[in-house]
Amino acid sequence: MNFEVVCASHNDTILNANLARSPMLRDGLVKLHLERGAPSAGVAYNAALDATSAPIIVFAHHDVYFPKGWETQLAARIAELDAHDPNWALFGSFGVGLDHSHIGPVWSSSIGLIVGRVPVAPTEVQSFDEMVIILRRASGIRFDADLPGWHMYGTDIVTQARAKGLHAYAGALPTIHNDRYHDALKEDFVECYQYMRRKWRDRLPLRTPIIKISRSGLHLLRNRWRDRSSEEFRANMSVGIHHPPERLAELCGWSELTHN
Ligand SMILES: [Mn+2]
Repeated sequence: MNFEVVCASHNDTILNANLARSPMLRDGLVKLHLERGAPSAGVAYNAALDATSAPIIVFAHHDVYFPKGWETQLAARIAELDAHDPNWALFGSFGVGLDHSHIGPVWSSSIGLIVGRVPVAPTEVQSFDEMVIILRRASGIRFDADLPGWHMYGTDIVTQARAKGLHAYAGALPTIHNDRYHDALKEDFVECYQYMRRKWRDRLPLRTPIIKISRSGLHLLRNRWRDRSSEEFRANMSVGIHHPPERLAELCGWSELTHN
């Protein structure tokens, strides 16, 4: 299968400790294209789309690790997807289903859990966790360069696809997200939330993996209050980001992914 990995990274230490250590990238099985210094994810990812040519692009965070053999799982999932919906636009490791269920499975260091249902077939989603977003170039879908900063682009691009009658799916792609503990939602998050609320007012509510984007916007206040009141509990769930990703993959039983 012909695909490339794209990453917008501002930190070589995190990149080299995680994504760049993924066997398929380290061993040169798959190309890694890096974007640096962009003002937003949308700008970075559109630049990467223009700079690459593979028919399938895997956009990944620098704190993501693809266990050995991940590419065989991706090939299997894409084959299932092609059979189910040859016009598919997007695929991902973690997303929020149309019924609000969380579709995985992925490891998240920030909460010390394997999260997400394990779907036995491609399952349609309304948003992705931005850790991994897989785009079929022929769909013609691009990121929104006007969406500010680094949040909610996984919800925006799915909603763009759906507005054009195309579909986004999540499925079983076991992946490590070695993400740090998340502080309470800050101003840059609020800016994205308000942008999405205005842009998609006719398609609300939309559920991202961490918040409901509603017409009233009350969910923003509710989440911020909830996050502050549970700060200590959430901080204790995090395992930190110092564990080697190979070790995390091993603990999850994902040392060697194969497809028969
Ligand atoms: Mn991340």
